[in-house]
Amino acid sequence: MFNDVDDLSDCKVLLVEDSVINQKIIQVCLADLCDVAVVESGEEAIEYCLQSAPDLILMDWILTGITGLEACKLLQSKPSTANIPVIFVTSNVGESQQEECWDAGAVDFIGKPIVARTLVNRVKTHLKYKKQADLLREYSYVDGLTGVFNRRYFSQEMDRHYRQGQRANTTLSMIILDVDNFKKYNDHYGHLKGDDVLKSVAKVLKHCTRRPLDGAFRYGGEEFAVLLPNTPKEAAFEIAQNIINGLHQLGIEHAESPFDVVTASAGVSSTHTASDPAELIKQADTALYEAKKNGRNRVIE
Ligand code: GH3
Ligand code: MG
Ligand code: MG
Ligand code: MG
Ligand code: MG
Repeated sequence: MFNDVDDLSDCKVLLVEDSVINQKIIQVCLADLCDVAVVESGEEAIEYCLQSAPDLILMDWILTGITGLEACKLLQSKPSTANIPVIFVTSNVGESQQEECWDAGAVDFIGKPIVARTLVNRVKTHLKYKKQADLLREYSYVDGLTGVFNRRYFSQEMDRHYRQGQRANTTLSMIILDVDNFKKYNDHYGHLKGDDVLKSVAKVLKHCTRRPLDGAFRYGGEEFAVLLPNTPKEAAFEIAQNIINGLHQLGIEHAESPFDVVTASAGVSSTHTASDPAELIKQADTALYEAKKNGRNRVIE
């Protein structure tokens, strides 16, 4: 049930080190603790981190090409790599070098020659911090039952995408979806089975919103929202229709529904007509209400 923050075997450390001897020493020290990938320059380190984010970087100071210090500053300046902790591994540990480490955004430094136990313990400590921070971030953004993002994150993402859409002059569309006759489902099959339905709805949502910027969120009890940046209303309508059809086709038995299976209704809106986030939500909500009124298991825009 609880994620074990002490188990670091799934963590990945990136070692940036141009000396083969030092590479070997560090790899041997960390062999039993976690995965270690090795690159030899600051440029390669940045390239690597943009592809697959490691949990921690062990950075040599003097490298060919840019220095470790410069690489650290560059990583700290990019949003996608800024939260990767960097530890310097260096023989330059005079007072001014220590100041430079902190100024570059490092979380720690380890002196050379390397003391195995110190290296292992420092890496352990920082990997644990990183793992805890990642878990906290996940728990604050993700709905525990369904695995889609939660309402808090929806509000954040709505504001962000709305502003981006205004700047880039692109259309932001949204879908609000509500499971039909869900109270009756719970009453008939029980709350746990109801929870399973919500998980299935989330799966369909994820399946139908696979572009990198699309986001699916649990908006309330049995209500979900989808944010579709850079998407005209007609395309959003089609995605909503795919979701409604996808759920219908799952064929989850619902004895109390006129459709005999679990269905949902959806409303679609876009910044073609809405002039702020609140208006966008309100228009999707109104369309959803119309979909309910017109018989459910349908999309209205
Ligand atoms: P409509 O077709 O008009 O949407 O009718 P409905 O019954 O789906 O809507 P209503 O708002 O009357 O009921 C929503 C139900 O959703 C009631 C509530 O108990 C249930 N619900 C909300 N959150 C959860 C949850 O996390 N798990 C389960 N199993 N049920 C939930
Ligand atoms: Mg070196
Ligand atoms: Mg070096
Ligand atoms: Mg509802
Ligand atoms: Mg409902």
